[in-house]
Amino acid sequence: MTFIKTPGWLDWFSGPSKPKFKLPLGAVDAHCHVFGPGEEFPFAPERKYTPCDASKHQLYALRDHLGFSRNVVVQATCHGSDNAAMVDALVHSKGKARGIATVKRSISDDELQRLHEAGVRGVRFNFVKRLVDFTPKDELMEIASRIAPLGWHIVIYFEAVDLPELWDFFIALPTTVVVDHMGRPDVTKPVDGPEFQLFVKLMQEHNNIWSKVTCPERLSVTGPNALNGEVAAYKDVVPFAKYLVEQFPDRVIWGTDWPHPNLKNHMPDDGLLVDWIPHIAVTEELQNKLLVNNPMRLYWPEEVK
Ligand code: 0GY
Repeated sequence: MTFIKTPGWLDWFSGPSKPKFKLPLGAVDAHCHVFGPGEEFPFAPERKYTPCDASKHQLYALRDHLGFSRNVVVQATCHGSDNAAMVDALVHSKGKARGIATVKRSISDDELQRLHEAGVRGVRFNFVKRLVDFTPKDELMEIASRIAPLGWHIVIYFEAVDLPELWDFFIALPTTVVVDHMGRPDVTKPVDGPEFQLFVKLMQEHNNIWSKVTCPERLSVTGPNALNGEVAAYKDVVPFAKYLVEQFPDRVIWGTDWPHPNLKNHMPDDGLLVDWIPHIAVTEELQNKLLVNNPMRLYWPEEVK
């Protein structure tokens, strides 16, 4: 089937720069996606956008170019609950990729087991209204209780303004919970202001809650240009990510978010995104936790001594 991508959609950046920051050995890109290719893995009828193609081969070429060892491939909403493209990426990764699926309550135990064998280690609950239709909380809680015995965790994606309303549901989840993109703070507001501090409180009070300190390109207002070469690209996002890395060094992970769905103004150079990391994790110890130890504990626990 041929798909025409949503007007205004930017393709991912081809020819990314080679990062100056040398990633630690065994670094994990813990948030990225594959899109189709649509001819092989059609996009879901209920999708809210039609992306460009972004194949497993292109993802793994980027992994090698940037210096990552492994990927965590997160099911994107354009594929709905058909996890075929993501699973195909996992099974062709030679064990170097694990995945996060989207499932419905109708999924059978056998199918959950097949996903596990392919390398899936969690499910994603998405509350971003522009991306998905509403799913009743009792359905999500039922899914949570079924995936918990597999040792899986739950990835949640929401906007900062919706946290108060979702709080009780989040804290009732029975597994490790990983928040996408720091709960999407409005970075024009202060780090010590009530909105971001509510998210910090969530992590302080619930030590099963982790955060991805990801997506500066999505959250930034100042953009990718470093001023006078002195400060980081996406400098307005640095204080938020650095704060979480320093407060919760054992519960943060990082990923590129390649191929960067829904960006219409600016598409990041993934090499530049990697060069952002030492601005938020300023010591070797913090970098190792963020990029190796933490994602390994979550996704490849059997390899952690
Ligand atoms: C991201 C962010 C977005 C999209 C999705 O699954 C998705 O469609 O996650 C977004 O548009 O903010 O993490 O890729």
